[in-house]
Amino acid sequence: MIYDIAIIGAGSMGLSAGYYLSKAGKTVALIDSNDPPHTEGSHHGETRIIRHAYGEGSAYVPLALRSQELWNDLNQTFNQDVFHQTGVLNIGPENSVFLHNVIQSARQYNLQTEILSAEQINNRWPGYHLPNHLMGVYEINSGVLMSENALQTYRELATALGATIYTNTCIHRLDVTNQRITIQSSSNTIKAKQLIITAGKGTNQILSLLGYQLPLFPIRKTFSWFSAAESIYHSDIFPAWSFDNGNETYYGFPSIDKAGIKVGRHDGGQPVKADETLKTFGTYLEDEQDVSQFVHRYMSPELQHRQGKVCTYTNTPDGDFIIDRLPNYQHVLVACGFSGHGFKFSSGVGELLSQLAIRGKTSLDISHFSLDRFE
Ligand code: PYC
Repeated sequence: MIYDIAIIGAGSMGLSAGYYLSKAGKTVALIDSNDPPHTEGSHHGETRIIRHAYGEGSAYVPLALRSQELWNDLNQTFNQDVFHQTGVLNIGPENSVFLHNVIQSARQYNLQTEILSAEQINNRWPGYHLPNHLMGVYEINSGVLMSENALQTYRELATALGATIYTNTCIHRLDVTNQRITIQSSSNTIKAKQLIITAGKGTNQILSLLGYQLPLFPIRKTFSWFSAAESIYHSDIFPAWSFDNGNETYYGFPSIDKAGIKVGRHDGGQPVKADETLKTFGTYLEDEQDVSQFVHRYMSPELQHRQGKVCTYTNTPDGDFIIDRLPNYQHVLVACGFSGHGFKFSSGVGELLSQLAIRGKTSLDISHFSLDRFE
């Protein structure tokens, strides 16, 4: 059989693309070196934030809004537990570029936000103890995505529509001609007319089979859960949040299903090789220390560290995504370098990859993510 589209990497972006392509009637092969959802990529740890007013720049807003519609659709049409509308509070000092971008993008796209002083935040959500030089922008329509539920849902929907998923399958050889993609693993030869590469930190290993390398930098990251009073931090009454003071960036989640609050540091981390086994949580002093100091200073000294986990970001030099066709291979699409802020967009990215593969164009402007910015 020759598939319409093969997708290498069945993580958040790949499974979503697999679903939207299958929904459009295309035959799809999804190939993954693991068995998603799993804990080796960038989608585990239960939760991810979705924000629409966007600190990383307004170029992301249309994709965030479309992604939100698609997440809502998973919740409503398929009755899945994927999105919780907790609201998101973006915190920082008045001169924060991140907050400036949040406010500017909210104005540009008419997004419902509230600008709050530290005092207003502390009164409204007693789980914060912010000093007066900080402020916040609260966006009520955004919130939390249940990341592993989302992947499982896309996997089930795609396979129910006929997509084939090759799990625990490592690729040894990739032949791309104008007519055909041939993917060779130890146990299968998979043929397709088009190829999408969404292999996260493993993207350059796949691209090396075609003689390509992209500026991708895998980073070991950690996140932690803290025991927290449900009466203060439950997701019905406490928002997800981001914090950016120009030097350090943190993010966090309310307690969902009594898990406690989850907190991580977004900047920093340790560079790793794509195939390296990540050092376990606690290997570095800062794994626990950074987040503990943060929550004790800005939330409550009583919060107690419960557990931590490790994951990977695949960063680009500018923190912006790569979504493009591979030069010289117009039937090969690559989506990677999500730089630790991509999950929220995976529904929208999957849809736009399917549009690019089927129609050759997408309804959203993706020029911000093109490869030629690195030339
Ligand atoms: O993009 O909001 C975000 C985020 C939270 C944790 C990592 N990225």
